[in-house]
Amino acid sequence: MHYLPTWTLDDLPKPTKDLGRAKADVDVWGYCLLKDAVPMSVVERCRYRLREQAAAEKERGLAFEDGGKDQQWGDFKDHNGRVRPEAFRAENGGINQRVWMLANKGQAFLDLLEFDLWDDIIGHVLGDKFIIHSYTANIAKPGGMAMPLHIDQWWSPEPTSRGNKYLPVGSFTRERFNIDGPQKAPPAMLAPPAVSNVLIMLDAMTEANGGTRLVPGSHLAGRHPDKVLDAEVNTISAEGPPGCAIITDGRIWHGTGANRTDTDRNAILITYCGPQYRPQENYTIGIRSEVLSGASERLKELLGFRVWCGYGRTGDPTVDFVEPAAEEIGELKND
Ligand SMILES: O=C(O)CCC(=O)C(=O)O
Repeated sequence: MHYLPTWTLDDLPKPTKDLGRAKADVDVWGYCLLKDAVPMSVVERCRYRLREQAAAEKERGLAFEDGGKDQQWGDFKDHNGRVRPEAFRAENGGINQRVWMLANKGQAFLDLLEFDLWDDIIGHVLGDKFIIHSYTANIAKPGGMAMPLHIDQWWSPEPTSRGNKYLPVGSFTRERFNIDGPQKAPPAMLAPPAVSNVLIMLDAMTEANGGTRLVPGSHLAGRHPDKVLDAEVNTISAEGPPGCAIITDGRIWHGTGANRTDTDRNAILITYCGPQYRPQENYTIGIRSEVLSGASERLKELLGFRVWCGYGRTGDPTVDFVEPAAEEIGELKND
């Protein structure tokens, strides 16, 4: 399409261990495939723990299930603005299972965060500082539909020009991100990447089992994919062995593929964002106390506990880390 580069399969990123190659692939195509990002022993521990956790959440009626044909991702509310938690359950057609807040759900997932092989690539995309935006798993199950194409930083404001009307940032929704809908011509200016995603394959990923669909080069399109305009857009399925990671520029058009096999496709997604953005998962409230008390400085920083340029503080902007258990200054009076 007019916004997108043309390519043949030979041009596109292949699984590589070469970090320089991987960074160049992200620059040109919006993604790379990092081979052996995680050793098999860690992959196996994470897969085992994930299956155990997912089964237990399902058994207790806590599972979040999407990928059904009548489900609308992002449409968490009904027409009266009420949140509909039951919309993402198997009884309403949900097939794939999401497991949220992995940092709370076992040592295997904390150990996975110790791998910093991909930090260099995330730093290449996001710069010196970044935090975790979400840390989740997506189990694409047999029969799960392809997820609509989207970008992960849908909330990131687009460039505007002097005198142009723009959609005020507080009026963004998952369905509306600018005033005019998709631009008719490629924009001259692009918003930079604000997030970068690492998807770790716990099983071999193939086109048949729901390998992530990607639109190569779409990170430079300067707009969101549109259901009508881009209905026929060329996608590829990311494929690789267990332990391989897909690392993306947050502007790339992508989504889970349809799983046409009879086995689950287990994957973990670590999404990073710049330190100035609101993470999707609120770790400063939601992290369990036993995880926080054992956390290294690096983990605390990744979870957003390090104050950044005075932001994220609870009072004094010069402190390094916030302490959720600290007693804050309240109402005071001199006698
Ligand atoms: O699981 C995948 O293949 C991709 C998931 C995805 O695109 C998302 O959760 O935004």
